[in-house]
Amino acid sequence: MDVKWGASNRPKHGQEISGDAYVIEPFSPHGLTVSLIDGLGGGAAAAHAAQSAAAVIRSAPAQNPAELIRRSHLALRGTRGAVMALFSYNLEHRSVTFVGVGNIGVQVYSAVPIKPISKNGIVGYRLPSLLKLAYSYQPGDTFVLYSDGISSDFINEFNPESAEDAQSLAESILRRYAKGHDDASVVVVRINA
Ligand SMILES: [Mn+2]
Repeated sequence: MDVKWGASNRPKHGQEISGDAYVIEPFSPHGLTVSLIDGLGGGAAAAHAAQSAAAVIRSAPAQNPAELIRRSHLALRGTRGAVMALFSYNLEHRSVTFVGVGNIGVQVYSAVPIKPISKNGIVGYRLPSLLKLAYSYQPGDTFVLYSDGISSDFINEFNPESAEDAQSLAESILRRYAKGHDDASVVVVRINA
Protein backbone atom coordinates (compact mmCIF):
# COMPACT_ATOMS: atom_id res chain seq x y z
CA MET A 1 0.00 0.00 0.00
CA ASP A 2 1.29 3.45 -0.84
CA VAL A 3 0.35 4.85 2.52
CA LYS A 4 2.06 5.17 5.90
CA TRP A 5 0.56 6.04 9.25
CA GLY A 6 1.62 6.87 12.76
CA ALA A 7 0.05 7.95 16.03
CA SER A 8 0.92 9.26 19.46
CA ASN A 9 -1.28 9.57 22.57
CA ARG A 10 -0.36 10.97 25.99
CA PRO A 11 -2.46 11.48 29.12
CA LYS A 12 -2.65 14.92 30.69
CA HIS A 13 -0.14 15.70 33.44
CA GLY A 14 -0.82 13.69 36.57
CA GLN A 15 -3.01 11.06 34.88
CA GLU A 16 -2.06 7.47 34.24
CA ILE A 17 -4.56 6.89 31.50
CA SER A 18 -5.55 8.91 28.43
CA GLY A 19 -9.20 9.60 27.69
CA ASP A 20 -8.32 9.78 24.00
CA ALA A 21 -8.22 6.72 21.76
CA TYR A 22 -7.38 6.12 18.14
CA VAL A 23 -8.03 3.38 15.62
CA ILE A 24 -6.00 2.67 12.48
CA GLU A 25 -7.49 -0.34 10.80
CA PRO A 26 -6.75 -1.57 7.26
CA PHE A 27 -9.44 -3.72 5.69
CA SER A 28 -9.71 -5.82 2.60
CA PRO A 29 -9.26 -5.24 -0.27
CA HIS A 30 -8.08 -1.59 -0.37
CA GLY A 31 -9.54 0.07 2.68
CA LEU A 32 -8.17 1.94 5.65
CA THR A 33 -10.27 3.36 8.46
CA VAL A 34 -8.70 5.91 10.78
CA SER A 35 -10.40 7.49 13.75
CA LEU A 36 -9.57 9.69 16.72
CA ILE A 37 -11.87 9.75 19.73
CA ASP A 38 -11.79 12.07 22.76
CA GLY A 39 -13.79 10.84 25.74
CA LEU A 40 -15.34 13.73 27.69
CA GLY A 41 -13.58 14.71 30.88
CA GLY A 42 -10.52 12.68 31.79
CA GLY A 43 -9.23 9.56 33.46
CA ALA A 44 -10.81 6.13 33.46
CA ALA A 45 -14.38 7.24 32.67
CA ALA A 46 -13.24 9.18 29.60
CA ALA A 47 -11.02 6.29 28.54
CA HIS A 48 -13.92 3.88 28.89
CA ALA A 49 -16.09 5.99 26.56
CA ALA A 50 -13.31 6.43 24.00
CA GLN A 51 -12.35 2.75 24.08
CA SER A 52 -15.98 1.73 23.61
CA ALA A 53 -16.18 3.72 20.38
CA ALA A 54 -12.79 2.35 19.29
CA ALA A 55 -14.08 -1.20 19.80
CA VAL A 56 -17.11 -0.46 17.61
CA ILE A 57 -14.85 0.70 14.78
CA ARG A 58 -12.37 -2.17 15.15
CA SER A 59 -15.21 -4.66 14.95
CA ALA A 60 -16.36 -3.40 11.52
CA PRO A 61 -13.78 -1.11 9.89
CA ALA A 62 -15.24 -1.59 6.41
CA GLN A 63 -18.59 -0.20 7.51
CA ASN A 64 -19.37 3.30 6.26
CA PRO A 65 -18.21 6.01 8.67
CA ALA A 66 -21.64 7.50 9.39
CA GLU A 67 -22.89 4.06 10.39
CA LEU A 68 -19.85 3.57 12.64
CA ILE A 69 -20.67 6.82 14.43
CA ARG A 70 -24.32 5.82 14.82
CA ARG A 71 -23.23 2.47 16.30
CA SER A 72 -20.80 4.26 18.59
CA HIS A 73 -23.61 6.56 19.72
CA LEU A 74 -25.63 3.53 20.84
CA ALA A 75 -22.60 1.90 22.47
CA LEU A 76 -21.76 5.07 24.40
CA ARG A 77 -25.14 5.60 26.04
CA GLY A 78 -24.61 5.68 29.78
CA THR A 79 -20.94 6.67 29.42
CA ARG A 80 -19.37 10.14 29.59
CA GLY A 81 -19.77 10.42 25.83
CA ALA A 82 -17.10 11.37 23.33
CA VAL A 83 -16.27 13.46 20.30
CA MET A 84 -14.84 11.63 17.34
CA ALA A 85 -13.78 11.94 13.72
CA LEU A 86 -13.29 9.27 11.15
CA PHE A 87 -11.62 8.95 7.74
CA SER A 88 -12.33 5.94 5.56
CA TYR A 89 -9.91 5.56 2.64
CA ASN A 90 -10.26 3.63 -0.57
CA LEU A 91 -6.57 3.26 -1.38
CA GLU A 92 -7.21 1.93 -4.86
CA HIS A 93 -9.47 4.76 -6.00
CA ARG A 94 -7.60 7.39 -3.96
CA SER A 95 -10.82 8.53 -2.38
CA VAL A 96 -11.67 9.22 1.23
CA THR A 97 -14.84 9.94 3.17
CA PHE A 98 -15.02 11.85 6.43
CA VAL A 99 -17.55 12.12 9.23
CA GLY A 100 -16.93 14.02 12.46
CA VAL A 101 -18.89 14.91 15.59
CA GLY A 102 -17.48 17.52 17.96
CA ASN A 103 -14.08 19.08 18.32
CA ILE A 104 -11.54 16.71 16.90
CA GLY A 105 -9.05 18.78 14.90
CA VAL A 106 -8.51 17.92 11.24
CA GLN A 107 -5.72 19.27 9.09
CA VAL A 108 -5.04 17.98 5.59
CA TYR A 109 -1.98 19.11 3.64
CA SER A 110 -3.09 18.34 0.12
CA ALA A 111 -2.50 19.26 -3.51
CA VAL A 112 -6.23 20.00 -3.89
CA PRO A 113 -7.88 21.59 -0.83
CA ILE A 114 -9.46 19.05 1.56
CA LYS A 115 -11.15 20.84 4.45
CA PRO A 116 -13.52 18.51 6.29
CA ILE A 117 -15.82 19.93 8.93
CA SER A 118 -17.43 18.19 11.90
CA LYS A 119 -20.95 18.72 13.22
CA ASN A 120 -21.45 19.85 16.81
CA GLY A 121 -22.59 17.15 19.16
CA ILE A 122 -21.55 14.47 21.63
CA VAL A 123 -21.55 10.83 20.66
CA GLY A 124 -23.57 8.98 23.31
CA TYR A 125 -25.72 12.04 24.14
CA ARG A 126 -26.62 14.32 21.27
CA LEU A 127 -25.99 12.94 17.83
CA PRO A 128 -26.35 15.61 15.13
CA SER A 129 -27.53 14.79 11.63
CA LEU A 130 -24.31 13.36 10.23
CA LEU A 131 -22.52 15.01 7.36
CA LYS A 132 -20.53 12.60 5.21
CA LEU A 133 -17.94 14.35 3.06
CA ALA A 134 -16.13 12.73 0.14
CA TYR A 135 -12.79 13.73 -1.40
CA SER A 136 -10.19 12.57 -3.85
CA TYR A 137 -6.62 12.76 -2.61
CA GLN A 138 -3.25 12.87 -4.34
CA PRO A 139 0.14 11.24 -3.80
CA GLY A 140 2.04 13.28 -1.21
CA ASP A 141 -1.04 14.36 0.75
CA THR A 142 -0.81 14.25 4.56
CA PHE A 143 -3.81 13.88 6.89
CA VAL A 144 -3.65 14.85 10.56
CA LEU A 145 -6.31 14.21 13.22
CA TYR A 146 -5.64 15.75 16.64
CA SER A 147 -7.45 16.12 19.93
CA ASP A 148 -8.01 19.44 21.69
CA GLY A 149 -5.03 18.75 23.94
CA ILE A 150 -2.88 19.72 20.92
CA SER A 151 -2.38 23.38 19.98
CA SER A 152 -3.40 24.08 16.39
CA ASP A 153 -0.25 26.23 16.10
CA PHE A 154 1.45 23.22 14.54
CA ILE A 155 -0.62 23.75 11.37
CA ASN A 156 1.44 26.65 10.10
CA GLU A 157 4.73 25.57 11.57
CA PHE A 158 4.88 22.07 10.18
CA ASN A 159 6.39 21.73 6.73
CA PRO A 160 4.28 19.24 4.80
CA GLU A 161 7.15 18.72 2.34
CA SER A 162 9.32 17.33 5.10
CA ALA A 163 10.54 13.81 4.52
CA GLU A 164 9.71 12.84 8.10
CA ASP A 165 7.82 9.58 8.30
CA ALA A 166 4.29 9.51 9.67
CA GLN A 167 5.21 8.11 13.08
CA SER A 168 7.96 10.61 13.83
CA LEU A 169 5.70 13.38 12.59
CA ALA A 170 2.95 12.34 15.03
CA GLU A 171 5.48 12.16 17.85
CA SER A 172 7.03 15.51 17.07
CA ILE A 173 3.65 17.30 16.84
CA LEU A 174 2.71 15.82 20.22
CA ARG A 175 6.07 16.63 21.81
CA ARG A 176 6.05 20.24 20.65
CA TYR A 177 2.35 21.15 20.73
CA ALA A 178 0.68 19.19 23.54
CA LYS A 179 -0.90 21.63 26.01
CA GLY A 180 -0.23 19.48 29.10
CA HIS A 181 -3.54 20.15 30.87
CA ASP A 182 -5.52 17.79 28.65
CA ASP A 183 -5.07 14.38 27.09
CA ALA A 184 -3.29 14.85 23.77
CA SER A 185 -3.21 12.65 20.71
CA VAL A 186 -2.26 12.89 17.06
CA VAL A 187 -2.83 10.53 14.15
CA VAL A 188 -0.97 11.06 10.86
CA VAL A 189 -1.65 9.39 7.51
CA ARG A 190 0.80 10.12 4.71
CA ILE A 191 0.14 9.10 1.14
CA ASN A 192 3.45 8.30 -0.51
CA ALA A 193 4.56 10.84 -3.09
MN1 LIG B 1 -9.74 16.73 25.27
